[in-house]
Amino acid sequence: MTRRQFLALSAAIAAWTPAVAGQAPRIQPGRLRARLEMLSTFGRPDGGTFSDGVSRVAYSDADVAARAWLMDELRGAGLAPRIDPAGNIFARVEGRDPARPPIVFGSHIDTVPNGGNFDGSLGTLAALEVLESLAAAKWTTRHPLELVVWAHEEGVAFTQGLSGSRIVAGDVPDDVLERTWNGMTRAEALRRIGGAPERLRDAVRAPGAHHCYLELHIEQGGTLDTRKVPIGIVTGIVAIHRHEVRVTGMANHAGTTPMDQRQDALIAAARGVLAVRAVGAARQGPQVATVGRLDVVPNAPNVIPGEVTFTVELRDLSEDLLALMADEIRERLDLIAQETGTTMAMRQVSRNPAAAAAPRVQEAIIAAAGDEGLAALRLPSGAGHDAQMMARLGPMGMIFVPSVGGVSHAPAEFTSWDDCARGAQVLLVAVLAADARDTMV
Ligand code: HGY
Ligand code: MN
Ligand code: MN
Repeated sequence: MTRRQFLALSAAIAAWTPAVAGQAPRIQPGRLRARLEMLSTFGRPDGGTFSDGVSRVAYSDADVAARAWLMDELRGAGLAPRIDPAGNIFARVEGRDPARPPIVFGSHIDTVPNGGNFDGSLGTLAALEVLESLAAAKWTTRHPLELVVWAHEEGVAFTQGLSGSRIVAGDVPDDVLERTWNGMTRAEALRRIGGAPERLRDAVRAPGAHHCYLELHIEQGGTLDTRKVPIGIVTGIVAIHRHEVRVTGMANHAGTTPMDQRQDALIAAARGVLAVRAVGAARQGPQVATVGRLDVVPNAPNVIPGEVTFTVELRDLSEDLLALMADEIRERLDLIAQETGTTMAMRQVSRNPAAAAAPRVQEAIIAAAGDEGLAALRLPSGAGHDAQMMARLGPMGMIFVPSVGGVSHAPAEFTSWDDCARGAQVLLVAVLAADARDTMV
């Protein structure tokens, strides 16, 4: 950062600080921890403990039960939560000036299978902490405040993520309700969580619908933990392009088919997986390429696989690079198909655009961290977040706290209780800093 940039940033921060310096209400770390520990019990393995993580996949029994518990917690905090047609939970607190657009903040509580106890859960329960702490301090903001619990953030169900926020941002494909997964249509899944598929488009919000959107989240990477910095200010969220590769060979008897007469779909797929990794690692930079799911048909020990389907997930801040990587993978798959006597068809199944965090929201977070006497570091997010959908409607920003060892999407995911509390307090002060501004654009 040049001296000129530093002075400009310092001036910007100074413009923020008086609004809330040292007078902001305090969140209650013990209450936040107790709720995180309670939430972690929904989807915990039988006989497990906190350290065994959680499986709370969207629309599962565990997700439905956790949402019911959370609705009770919101009501117990004096809020009146409602569920929008997309299944998102909102709890609104009126401000002094109802004409102003709301400051929206929250996260998600669905998880990946065998996931961690903090991904999404921290940002959701910290948002509740903020509302409860402001209410206890009888602090009424100018802007309305809206806590949000996004439905179906993880890209596990229906092979698509950011699904509740995607609808609010206006991305509602025509066939969205007919898609099936785990034996249910999306319409049936939405009803399970209190959504209203017949009114799905009523959940859509217009650009300018919020003053700003803020999300506290664990980093899910190792930068803050390695650098021992307690607060991260997200500069941008990567684009995520997801593809599906269908490999078709010829199922045949595993005992009577000579090795040189096979059209083995799994051999072709295995070489395809290595090709994805080769393309992802072929250039310097933060781009990543992952094969996370692979299905074999008929998946029997004595049958040469006739068909294999696998996912290809590409991430980077540049969507042009992701398109180039997809083309490079396709070229390699075409060659593998010829050499193995199979066909390999790759099609894109979802696209999350990259999103930049708004400079003024970043400044509010930096000022909040400074007000709390905490070091902060700017960094991009390699994980996808609902915030990248909210960026389509107005200014957004994210606060990161360290993930121990950079581990996430696994039971070992852990953020220290002190870091959880620090993050929640910075969220509260950032909300107040944003409230002091007439615009965040
Ligand atoms: O997959 C992700 O990046 C996020 O954790 N949903
Ligand atoms: Mn996640
Ligand atoms: Mn998450």
